[in-house]
Amino acid sequence: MSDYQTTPIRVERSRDTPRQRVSTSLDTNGSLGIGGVRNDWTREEIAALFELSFTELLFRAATVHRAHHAPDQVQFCTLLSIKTGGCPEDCGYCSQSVKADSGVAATRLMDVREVLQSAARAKDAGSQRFCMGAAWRNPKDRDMPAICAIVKGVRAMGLETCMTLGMLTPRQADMLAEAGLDYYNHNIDSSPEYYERVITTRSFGERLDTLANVRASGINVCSGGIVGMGETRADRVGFIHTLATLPRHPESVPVNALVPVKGTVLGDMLAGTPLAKIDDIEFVRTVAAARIAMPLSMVRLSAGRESMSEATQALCFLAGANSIFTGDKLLTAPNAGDDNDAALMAKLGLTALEGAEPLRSMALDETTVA
Ligand code: SAM
Ligand code: DTB
Ligand code: SF4
Repeated sequence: MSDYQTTPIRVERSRDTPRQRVSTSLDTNGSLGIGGVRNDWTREEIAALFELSFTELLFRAATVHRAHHAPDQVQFCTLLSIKTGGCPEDCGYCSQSVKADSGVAATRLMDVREVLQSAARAKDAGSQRFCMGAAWRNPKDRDMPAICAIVKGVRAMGLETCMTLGMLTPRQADMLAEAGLDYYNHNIDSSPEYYERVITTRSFGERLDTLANVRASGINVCSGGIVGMGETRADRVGFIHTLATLPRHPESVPVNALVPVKGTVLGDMLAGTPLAKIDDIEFVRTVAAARIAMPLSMVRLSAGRESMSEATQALCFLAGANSIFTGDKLLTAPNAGDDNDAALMAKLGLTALEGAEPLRSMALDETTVA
């Protein structure tokens, strides 16, 4: 039995959902992209956001946020590891790499039925999206029928589906699209420069290729990264800049705080150093910069909430984060837990997301117009 979620998260749904607005004006001095969103950010502009006073940065981020999103609503997603551990990649942060001595046992791909049972529990607990992760470099073609059956089954339960399975070929992306997959998560993780110091078995360019394959298939893109891996602020700038200059911004941008796991390269390297934990204010600044640079995207406050104070999480929501993972467990690492989250949501007066996400409504509009 899966132990990832036992207590339903009780959140009030707001009765009066504010309309979501999409700006069509130039945000600053850049060229228009989709819905007034800029894809021509320079690194200098992103760096300048980080350099603002914290109060000014938060004010700007909150202003952008409320122009496009309901500022009192948060999306709830649930994660399930459908294939854990034994991954051949060498991502320095990851407990599931064969290179890590983390004690995470390798499993086979879960049965479709078992996954659906977990999804049903997530739905009962109030989750809106079911995200499934596999510790693979890439799915094998022989895995695809089971994966597609999982997507169809979870979707039939009325949950949105997201998968993160590693690199995808164009054909695999098309197969997932045909199965009805709503989102594919594939993170760029950091700046192009710092990425190479964290992962050597697949290149930054290969990550971008998979994102392009996912985009071309029509599946919504979820891509973000990790803050607190010992990178510099310039790397955090490069990370946001890469995402914000993609031809189309990711619909979801997960911002993870490194969960330092003993036995991983980064967990061991940073332990006991001043870099062992990202500074809370710098983390919030990163969330704010992501919100301003990608106004319509859902910004997900992802891994690391378990050890984050309520006040820091509240600042992240103020800075434009509007999605979280619920439950007691992420893939292998602990998560905040439903009781804590229900208490936090009540304390902050935040409710479950209602209505469509801005970028997805726009995609529907574009289809209608075309
Ligand atoms: N194997 C697939 C892949 O790498 O694309 C999917 C699973 S992988 C665990 C998904 C993402 O989780 C990674 O890209 C990374 O950004 C994030 N992640 C993994 N371990 C983490 C950790 N210890 N702390 C924070 N984020 C982590
Ligand atoms: C993402 O950016 N964060 C999630 C999801 N995408 C798949 C994963 C976080 C993993 C945290 C470490 C773990 O649970 O092992
Ligand atoms: Fe494998 Fe994904 Fe972990 Fe990298 S992040 S080691 S690809 S499971």
